[in-house]
Amino acid sequence: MDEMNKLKEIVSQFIGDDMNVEVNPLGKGHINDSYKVVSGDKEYVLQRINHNIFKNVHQLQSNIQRVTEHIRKKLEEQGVPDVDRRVLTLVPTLDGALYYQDTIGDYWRVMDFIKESKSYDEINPELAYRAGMAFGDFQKMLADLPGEPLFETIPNFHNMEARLETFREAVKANKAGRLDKVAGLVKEIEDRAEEMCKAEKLHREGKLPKRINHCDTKVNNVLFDNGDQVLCVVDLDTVMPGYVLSDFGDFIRTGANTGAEDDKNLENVSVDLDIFEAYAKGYLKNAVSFLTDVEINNLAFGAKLLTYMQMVRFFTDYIDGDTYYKIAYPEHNFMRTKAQFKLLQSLEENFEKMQQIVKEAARG
Ligand code: GN1
Ligand code: MG
Repeated sequence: MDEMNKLKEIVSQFIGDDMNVEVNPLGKGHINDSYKVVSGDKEYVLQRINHNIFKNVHQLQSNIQRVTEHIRKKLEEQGVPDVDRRVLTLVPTLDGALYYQDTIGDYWRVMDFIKESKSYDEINPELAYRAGMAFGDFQKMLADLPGEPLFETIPNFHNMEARLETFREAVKANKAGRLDKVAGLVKEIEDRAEEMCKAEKLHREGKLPKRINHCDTKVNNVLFDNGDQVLCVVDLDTVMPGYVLSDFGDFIRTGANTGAEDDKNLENVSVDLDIFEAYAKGYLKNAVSFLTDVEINNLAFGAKLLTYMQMVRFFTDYIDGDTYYKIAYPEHNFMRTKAQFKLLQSLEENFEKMQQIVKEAARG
């Protein structure tokens, strides 16, 4: 069966047979494969779940279902209009399951496509302000999720100590034989290692709580409507307990970068403080009521941490021989590593200013 027929056959498990169904590639994720499905006047997103990375698909899908149902209920209670565009909706298989496993063992899921929506890789301060409010609201809505804690769909996902351990193992093993030319960057990582493990330390001392976080607050995971108002946040694979500084930091890493995550021209890469300020204001407007002083005082640190963490993750994958992230060319992970390092240096240079901005934003 050719690829397209295979995709159609998978779609039919969720929506039944449709001879005229259209399936086309969608988006730029580094992990899962996404497709847009059009069947009559209905539109869906089909995804092949990367099962190497998400080991327990049942837990993954169960988290997403609990999170989306909880948010939907809140929105309905608040009388928010157009709820179907304000939260993701999973489409079960015809048998009522939250995912489908095909004959070669791949896992698939379907969601409703959010109509008339768009995302940005580059935004302006006004949109950053709105995105900040949206992620603040997201954390707030999930604060009272009833029942058991969510599963950690990727154990130790934003745990810097664990990430460094994996990095050091990769350096030791030097599987792809790439270490010689990158020794300078290994030193840059080690020089900052202690500072960057501060959050785990604070948590162990009981000074930094975990809350339900999105854990992939990339700028393009916020959907806007045609009038540039936020519809909802998407990509809920990694929603799990974590430090709020992580979610704050990952948005700054992606949304407040004047260049691209993998920019080949490092001159393009630096922090845009106007976007930083706008996001901080929007986020804190909705989140200041439930955050502790320690959490607020560490938001700017979160921007450095998540950039450093992403540098470590891309670098680890490069040293390992590119087994985790999709790459578009052989040195892609190395380019990503260097671009994240450039952003980290810019964040370090501007750190005092960022601290000041957060302080002022918290005062309202
Ligand atoms: C991955 O697939 P995507 O682009 O949503 C990754 C994030 C990284 C991001 C870097 C499960 O997200 O943690 O920050 O790439 N997701 C996973 O761009 O590892
Ligand atoms: Mg993601």
